[in-house]
Amino acid sequence: IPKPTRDIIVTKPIIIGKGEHRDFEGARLIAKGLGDGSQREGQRPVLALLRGASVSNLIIGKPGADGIYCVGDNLLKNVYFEDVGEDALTIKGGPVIWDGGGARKAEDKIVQMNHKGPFIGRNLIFEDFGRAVRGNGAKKHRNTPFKIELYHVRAVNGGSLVKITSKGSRAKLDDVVTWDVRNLVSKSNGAKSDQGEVYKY
Ligand code: DGU
Ligand code: CA
Ligand code: CA
Ligand code: CA
Repeated sequence: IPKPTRDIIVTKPIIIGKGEHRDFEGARLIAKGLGDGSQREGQRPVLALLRGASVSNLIIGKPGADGIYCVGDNLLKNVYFEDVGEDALTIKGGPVIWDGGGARKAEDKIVQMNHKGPFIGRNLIFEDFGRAVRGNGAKKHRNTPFKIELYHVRAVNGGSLVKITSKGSRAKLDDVVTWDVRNLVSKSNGAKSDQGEVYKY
C-alpha cells in the first residue's frame, strides 16, 4: 500500500456522478461517522460510484465502514483498502473493473456481489481475508449467475479467493498465485470455474 499523499476526512459518502472521473492523487479517505468497520450491517459507504463513474489513485483508510459502492460501468484504478470494514467493494450493477491496488484485513468479505456483474479484477493483491470475492449467498440470489474474472491476482492468508453458491455462477481465473489461502474457488449449487495458470501454495 503506497504512503498516502494526504488524508481526507469523509463525514458523508462521496458520490462520483454519472460518467465522472475523479483522480484522488494518492489521498487516503478516512470515514468518520459512517460506520465502525466491524461486521455490523447497515454502515454507509465512503465512496459511491454512479453509472459510468470512475476513480483512481486512492486509499480507503481505517475504519473502512461499508467501503465503495458501484452501480455499474465503473472503473477503479489503483484503489487500496488498508483495513477493510464490513466489506470493501459492493457490486450493485455491472460491469465493474478494479485494476490495480488491493485490500487487507477483511474479517469476512472484500468484494460483495449483490448483482450478477460481471466483476473483473486485475493486478490486485489481497491479504488477510475471509472471502475475497463473494457472490451473495442470500436466498433471493439463489438463481443469480454471478460472473467473476480475476487476472494477475496475488492473495495471501485467506479462506476462499472466490465463493459462489448460486446456479449459473462462473469464475474465470488466470495468472493467480495464492499463499495460505484455504480454497481457490468455493462453489456449490452448480456454480463453475475455469482456471488458467493458477498456483496455490
Ligand atoms: O447473505 O449477508 O449484501 O453487505 C448475504 C449477505 C449480504 C450482505 C449485504 C452487503 O446480504 O453482505 O452488501
Ligand atoms: Ca455484508
Ligand atoms: Ca478490517
Ligand atoms: Ca456491506
